Parts: sequence; structure tokens; C-alpha cells
Amino acid sequence: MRFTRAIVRPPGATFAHGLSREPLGTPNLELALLQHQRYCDALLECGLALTRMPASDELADAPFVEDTALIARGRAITTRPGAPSRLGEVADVHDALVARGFEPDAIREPGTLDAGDVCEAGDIVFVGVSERTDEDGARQLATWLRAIGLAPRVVDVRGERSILHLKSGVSWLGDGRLLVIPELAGHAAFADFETVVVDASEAYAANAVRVNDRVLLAAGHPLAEAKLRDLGYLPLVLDMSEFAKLDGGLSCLSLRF
Ligand code: CIR
Repeated sequence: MRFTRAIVRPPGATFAHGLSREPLGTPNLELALLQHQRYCDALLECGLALTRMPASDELADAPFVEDTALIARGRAITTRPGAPSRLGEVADVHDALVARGFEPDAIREPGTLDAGDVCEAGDIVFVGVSERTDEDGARQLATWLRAIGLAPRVVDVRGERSILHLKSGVSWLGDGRLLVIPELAGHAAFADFETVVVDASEAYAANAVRVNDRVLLAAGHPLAEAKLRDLGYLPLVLDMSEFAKLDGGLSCLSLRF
């Protein structure tokens, strides 16, 4: 599938106060803005047109726009993020989707779902149950996906303490392939896919994004980069240091469709 557009949202003044599980230090806003700009440039290079939502100075985690909505088969659904501090992001993304002509459905209370737990792999869509997405949220999304002709597969990753979201540990590369962390390599849900396993020392690289002819890959992961090149992919390497400090990966900075 080819993407033509993406929605992005740059960091606002309070970005450094975003949620973080990892003691990787406080993000630097100037550098985060620069890295975000380079990320946007990379999407443009992949042929996408961008909708840039205005930065929010109240919603620190708003740049991780992927978590708040999902677009598939021309339909959109807004989520109900599992972190209470992120619930306020949904109204803004709803409005951005409406402005682009969508009539979004919604994940309803009491279910919670972060779309960072949703990994589309062709007609199959993996839906993670995680510390953010609960079983009700996953069930609601599965029903929505079936209604638009996709085949959801729920993957419980609550035991994988190293990852925040399913997609922190698995990415679809296209061509029947998934890029995965070692802990998820043998998971039954992925049995009919070829798994490309990142080295344990490069786990963050498993959150890559196939965008048309390129694969966005986080900088500093030479083993993963070499592996992708050997398979014929063209990695587009991006520095993500400031977003990684808030547990954010490449996929979460855009909503692609
Ligand atoms: C959070 O904890 O919600 C944000 N600081 C990071 C969200 C990252 N989202 C993603 O990887 N899909």
C-alpha cells in the first residue's frame, strides 16, 4: 500500500514534561524541533503531503499523534489513550481528521486504546493489549477493523515490560516481513510472517516505518541498518534521541494514510 499523506504535530513548549518510563534524561526542545523538522522532511522525501497540526503548549505528548487515531481503508477512528493526561489530544486530532474530510468513529469509554498498539500488516492488523490498551479497547477496534474488511489479531504484550506499545517491538516491512525484537520473534501471532529480528542491543530499531519505497529507521543502529540493506530496503535514517527520552518511536510521530 502506498501512503500519500500524513498528519504531524510538532513539540510545544511543555514537551519536556511528557510521559516517560525510561531514565534517559530530559529532552531538549530545540533539538526535538529540529529532529521533528527532519522527520517531516523525510516524509516529504517519501512523497507524502503533510498536514501540520499546530503545536500544543498544554499537551506535552501531542507530537505522538499516531496514538490518537487510526486510518485504514479510507476510514478513520479516534482512540481513547490509556494515559489520562493524553485524553485531551483526541479532540484536536478529531478536528484535524474532519478537516481532511473524514467522519471518524471512536473508541468508547471505558475501553482504552493507543494506536501505537496497532500494527497494520496488509489485510492483517495486529492489535496489542498493553499497559495502555485494554481488552475492551482492543475488542472495540477489532470489531471496527472487521467491519472494514480487515483481519485483526490480538497480541497480548503485557508481559513484555521492555516495550510501551506493541509497535515499540514490531513493525511491518511489507513483503510478508516483520521487524521484531528478540522477545517477540517466536510469537505465535507472527508465525505466518517472516521475522527479521533486531539485535538485543538495538531493540529501539524495531520501531521502523515502511513508507512507500523507504524504511524510516532510527539512527544509531548499524546492525539493523545493514540487515535492512541486505534485504534490499532503503533505510532513511533519522535521529530520534529527544523523542526516545519520552519512549516515543518513529511511527508515533505521524498518522499516515
Ligand atoms: C507516552 O508515554 O504516551 C509518550 N511519552 C510516548 C508515546 C509513544 N507512542 C508510540 O510509540 N506510539
